[in-house]
Amino acid sequence: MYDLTEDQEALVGAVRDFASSALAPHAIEWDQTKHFPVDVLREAGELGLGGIYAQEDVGGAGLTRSDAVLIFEEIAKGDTTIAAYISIHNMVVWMIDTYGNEEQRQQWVPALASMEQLGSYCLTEPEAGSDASALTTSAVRDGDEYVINGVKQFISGAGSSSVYIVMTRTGGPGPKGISAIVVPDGTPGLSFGPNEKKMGWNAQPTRQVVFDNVRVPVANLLGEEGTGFHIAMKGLNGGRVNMGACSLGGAQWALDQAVRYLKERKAFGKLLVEQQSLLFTLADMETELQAARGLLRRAAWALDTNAPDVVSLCAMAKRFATDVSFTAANAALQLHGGYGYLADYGIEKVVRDLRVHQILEGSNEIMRLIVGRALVDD
Ligand code: FAD
Ligand code: 2MC
Repeated sequence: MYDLTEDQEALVGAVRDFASSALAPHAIEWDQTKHFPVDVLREAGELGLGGIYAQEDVGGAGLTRSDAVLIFEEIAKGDTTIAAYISIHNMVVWMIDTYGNEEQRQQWVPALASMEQLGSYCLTEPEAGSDASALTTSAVRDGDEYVINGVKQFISGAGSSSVYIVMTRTGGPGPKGISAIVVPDGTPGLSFGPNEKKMGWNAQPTRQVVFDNVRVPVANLLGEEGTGFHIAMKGLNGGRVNMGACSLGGAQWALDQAVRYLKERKAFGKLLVEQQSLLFTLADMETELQAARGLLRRAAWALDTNAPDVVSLCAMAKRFATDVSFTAANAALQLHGGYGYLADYGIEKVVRDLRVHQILEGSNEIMRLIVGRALVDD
């Protein structure tokens, strides 16, 4: 499980080249100008990064979740924000590829897999975040259409995406009353709030998505009515692991910078790397990141093999990887002294970007809830 195959080595190499040439040189500028580089995302699509684990007959790369964690770690070394958006996009693509019927797969997946079109995942609402199954956005059937009303909050990619998977209420309260519906951009009644001003993740937009009597064909329903919460959660299992891998990539990059810096920077007549206490800090960072990598691969393997404890493992991996990666990135900032606080070094950006990974795709408190419940449930 821990040795990469030759194919995986080649894959990681190709993604590393893309991340270091197409993302890393621009990451700071995109953060400062709040630029969402859709042209570069299309380049990522050409490399197969738009449908990493979508099936090949609709343009997907047909890779595994174990491949995906390697890929997201590498993309994130170039730009954590772009890596995280690509993960969300892949979650959308996988949901349509897996739960869509043949017509829906052919209709939506090819343009998404190539990233000519982008996708957004719409679960959260102003009054329903962690308690996602309390959502109230409604989809009422009228002939062969659904009429959707409600507001989605914090939607990544919103305003730039072509395809929105929207978790709506078609039935009674609770998870079993929820359905997943695909809403294309341009549908009358669909509008977006302003781009939120954020601590990090500045190179991708986050907006409200507003539905005012939005009509879509019943044919846009994914799966059966009432299965939308299940579809949403299945998407998130993989999303959580990817988000952990994005954190790991950002933190690994920051650790590599810190090692280099301590080997160059002198204080009190010697190199900082000769201060044993700083070496201990590096050692703890390395140890925790290796532990996170191991747990992420374990969770990805559970996804690939549909293991019975997959939900809990994905939650554990997300919680652990996002926590230790944030701590490591923050330690890397400290090790750079005042320079770590300057934008030009890129470290403070990674710290800001990684912070939100402890909150979204299920906060780390919710991850503990999932793991804890699985422990005590019979
Ligand atoms: P709340 O649910 O109100 O929680 C507030 C605090 O209470 C948190 O610390 C939480 O952990 C804690 N808490 C809540 N319930 C419990 C409990 N039972 N036990 C212990 N602690 C608890 N959502 C989407 O659907 N699509 C997106 O693309 C998307 N992108 C996002 C991008 C950004 C930049 C951000 C910030 C958020 C995004 N989200 C998205 C929303 C994100 O998933 C939610 O913010 C997150 O799930 C938490 O919901 P909330 O903000 O409503 O917090
Ligand atoms: N995988 C598969 N099934 C799941 C699941 C998962 N991860 N989580 C829940 N389910 C199933 C569960 O098994 C149950 O099925 P059944 O009725 O057949 O037994 C059903 O869903 C309802 O689950 P619960 O009874 O646990 O529902 P509850 O409401 O108590 O709690 C909770 C659900 C808190 C785990 C869920 O609401 C949750 O994950 N909240 C966090 C929300 C979240 O992650 N939001 C992320 C938004 S996206 C984002 O942030 C982006 C950046 C894209």
